[in-house]
Amino acid sequence: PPVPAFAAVDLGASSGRVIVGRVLDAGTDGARVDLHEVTRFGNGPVGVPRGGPDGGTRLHWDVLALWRGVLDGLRAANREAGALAGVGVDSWAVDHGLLDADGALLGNPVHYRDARTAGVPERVFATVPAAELYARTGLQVQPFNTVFQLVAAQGEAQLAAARRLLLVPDLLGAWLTGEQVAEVTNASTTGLLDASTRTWATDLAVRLGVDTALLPPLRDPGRLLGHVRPDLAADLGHHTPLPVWTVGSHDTASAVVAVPAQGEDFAYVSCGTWSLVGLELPAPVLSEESRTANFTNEAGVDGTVRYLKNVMGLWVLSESVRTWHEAGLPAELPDLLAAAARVPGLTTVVDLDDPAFLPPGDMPARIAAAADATGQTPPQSQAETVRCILDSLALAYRRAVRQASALADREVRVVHLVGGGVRNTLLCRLTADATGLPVVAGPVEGAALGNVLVQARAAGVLDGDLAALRAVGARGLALTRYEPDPQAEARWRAAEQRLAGAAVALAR
Ligand code: LFR
Repeated sequence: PPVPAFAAVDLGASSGRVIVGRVLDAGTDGARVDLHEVTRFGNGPVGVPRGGPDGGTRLHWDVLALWRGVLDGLRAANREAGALAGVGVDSWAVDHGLLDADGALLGNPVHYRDARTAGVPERVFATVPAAELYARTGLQVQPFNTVFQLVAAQGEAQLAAARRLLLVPDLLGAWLTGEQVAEVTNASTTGLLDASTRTWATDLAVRLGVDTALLPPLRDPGRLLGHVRPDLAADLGHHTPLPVWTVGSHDTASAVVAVPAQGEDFAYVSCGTWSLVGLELPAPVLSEESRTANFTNEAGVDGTVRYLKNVMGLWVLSESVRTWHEAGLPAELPDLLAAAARVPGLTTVVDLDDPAFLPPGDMPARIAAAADATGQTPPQSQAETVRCILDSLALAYRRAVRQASALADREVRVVHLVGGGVRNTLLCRLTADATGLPVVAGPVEGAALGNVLVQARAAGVLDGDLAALRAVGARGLALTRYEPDPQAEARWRAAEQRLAGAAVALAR
């Protein structure tokens, strides 16, 4: 019989990928997944001037370029696979397209790094207090949460014309199949989903002036969304019904499915543009301590909760590289990382969670400013800047893992690092030292693997619970283990205290 092959469409903030996952030896103890990247296309913010000479600029996603990348990728995937057994789509969270009454897209989705939400959370809290919002939705406060974007857009013509809101993976799913749903893992990042019941918090929406008719019916991951429209399927070279399965359409939800963990005592760092650091739990943690620590309870696959913190991530590094390139400086990442490994560590550490690092721009200058503001010597060279970023990331992971473990009352014995950051061996080593825990690094394509595992189970090719899926995923992987240096703890503790002390002084 042919080997079942699934196409994972995985859209990240800097690139989109179509990856074919073949399930080998399905139905045996040796079942495993072989991933092959078929296409990769660029993605990123596009600034577009708004009406009038002083209308400002808004950051958008080029969603039509993404759509073309997806179609080209699926065509190539179908050719490679012989015939695909299914398609699943995941992407970053919160962002969405608005559709008019005819189901047509009203404009390019706005990028979550756009500044339109500045000051909006505070306005929202005046109507629904932050504590009440958290008690219901369990969601961290990020200025870009969908609910804040919708409130920011109130009064704009586009929102007034909108009849439906579709999150990015659901928008692509609707274009593929004609079905309009809100897949629940991604819906949990809107700020409009009840974390305990996993249904829309329509009462909150009403109080905030959000039209509840915009919100589509919810759909769990691992279900049939629909079939690719026959004309499109034929265009893709597929001549029988081609199912589209719902997956953890929030990329982080798919990545967590692919964490090759055994048991429960693990933390994960899903490390790409963002670093998502946390735990998998059976129920949300909605305590006041959890809210003030800004931990989020996002919906995971199979009813799990992704209890985690957003750490600014490799974004700061990629923007630094971009800044240097634009200035005509040599800035090849492998060279920079090698140089960063040679300079002394923990000389300067900054709080990368500062909102200053959210918008695109000159990160080396922002790091220097943050160092100055906290009474530290700014990094002097590119190598020192990169080292500062990686040390600061590892320090943020240390804090987040320890906080999550304390807030959820769950012991952590191993940290799983998944995503593009796996390739950054210096970061992996620093993470082990900073957390004082072994780090198991891999897979690189975590979201794509989780996407394929959930599709394969929905299609009946695999079965079992998350642990069973994880075991299948792990079998096909080459993982690297980093042991912490026991001598390192004192240095990391000192750096942590130095930064905390500087923050206190700064607040005074
Ligand atoms: C990671 C991610 C994060 C989300 C951020 C913005 O790719 O999905 O989980 O907070 O992007 O959508």
